[in-house]
Amino acid sequence: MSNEERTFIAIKPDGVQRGLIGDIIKRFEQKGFKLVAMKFTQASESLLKEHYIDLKDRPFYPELVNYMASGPVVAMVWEGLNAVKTGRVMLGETNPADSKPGTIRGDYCIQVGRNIIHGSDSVKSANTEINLWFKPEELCSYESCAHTWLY
Ligand code: DAT
Ligand code: MG
Repeated sequence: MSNEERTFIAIKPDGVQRGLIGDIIKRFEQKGFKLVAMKFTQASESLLKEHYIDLKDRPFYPELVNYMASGPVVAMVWEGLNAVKTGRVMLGETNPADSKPGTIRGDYCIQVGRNIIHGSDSVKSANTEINLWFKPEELCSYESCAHTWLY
């Protein structure tokens, strides 16, 4: 286990439109995770198709890509001990209806097709997604003054 595990988190177009960017970032900051990269971007269809390539045979895949392309997203990399697994816990379940209050999806959304946030589901997919969304030079290397107070 490493304090430098990284996860890819993205606020989807509905999260942006609904004014939830600040609240979502705040949760990751307050948890103690370290922000490594962030961009506000309109993702291309080809990037989004690649991002969700594992779901290409699911009936909702075209609609999922359209939804993700319907407006800008906030793409981020967060770092810390168990960042991938803890990030998923912070998100809640894929379907907001199954997500507990206190989780992001449990607190802020209703439908699976409008679940406002993405988070990597494994360290392997996190690395793939980080490389897909960011160039190496977009990942910032710096020391967080909170580090020794967190670990
Ligand atoms: P997650 O985003 O929790 O990792 P996933 O990778 O299985 O979930 O699916 C990616 C996204 O696809 C999910 O956030 C919302 C959408 N999705 C998943 N299952 C769906 C379904 N049954 N109907 C509509 N959209 C769905
Ligand atoms: Mg997923």
